[in-house]
Amino acid sequence: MQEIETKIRNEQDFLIIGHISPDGDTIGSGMALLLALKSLGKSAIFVVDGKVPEKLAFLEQYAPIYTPESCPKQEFGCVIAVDVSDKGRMGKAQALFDANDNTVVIDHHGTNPAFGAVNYIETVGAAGLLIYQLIQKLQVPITKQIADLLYIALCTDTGNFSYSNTDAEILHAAAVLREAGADIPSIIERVYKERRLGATRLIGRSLEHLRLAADGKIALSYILKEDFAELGALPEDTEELINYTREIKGVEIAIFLRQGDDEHFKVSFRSKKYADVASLAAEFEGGGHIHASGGYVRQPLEQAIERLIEAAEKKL
Ligand SMILES: [Mn+2]
Repeated sequence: MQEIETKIRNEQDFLIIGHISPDGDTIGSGMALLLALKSLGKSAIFVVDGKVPEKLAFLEQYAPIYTPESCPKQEFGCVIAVDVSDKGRMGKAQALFDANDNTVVIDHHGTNPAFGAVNYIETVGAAGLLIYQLIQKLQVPITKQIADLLYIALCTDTGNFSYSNTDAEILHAAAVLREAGADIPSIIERVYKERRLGATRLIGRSLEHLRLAADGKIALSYILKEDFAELGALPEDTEELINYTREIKGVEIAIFLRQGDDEHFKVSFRSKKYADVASLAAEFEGGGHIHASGGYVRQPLEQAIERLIEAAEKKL
């Protein structure tokens, strides 16, 4: 932390990079850091490879979010990756990172190989907590905008302060952010309590596709690529769909398939109590945590389902 603080004080011109398929933690943390750097009189640009989820698009009022393609310049004094668990997770932004020797990694994934010249990696609930600590160390005042951004980072990575990573430290940070003006009701309304009509219809479609196996201990559902166009939904609208299957009483393993443009399926796994879905995902070109993981299946739907259920049964 001390090393990063010194670096930030000494450098003038920063690039901040988030991870692909950007979520509330990478966007909230990255933009909060950007605003903090600006308030120290530095120049900074935030880049992510991928579309900002619609429910977070309002944050673009706080500062511009660039893609690797739209990034207005290529050279920076220092590059900081935030919430990026390995180099490949920067997508096309990795080229901007690799072009610079003066790199910093700030991340909360225990698996991070420490790929920066300087690394600040701690396995806490959200990268937002590390940025919060850094901002406090830098004695940057927490404005209402910084508070909103960090609150979004903390709440999205803790399942709105409900997962087991919700510790006292995170709740304390959330309290300080609230005091600093974080508009919790409006954040929660946008992030958790509002969805487009197409996304709502998609919930219905995924429930129509529900299948149960292993005496109701395995629940599976899917969305096909034609469902998106038919219902006016977007791939990002599938993110929460696995929860409906996971929440069915008696289910231990939930599986969700989303068909991509190339016909292949991106698969998500969740387990409730004991099943190890990290090792399950490893059988499907993926990985993750014991209770939440993901991978790919490159087979027609029915074959994919059969293989997935067979593999899942072995984890019960
Ligand atoms: Mn994160």
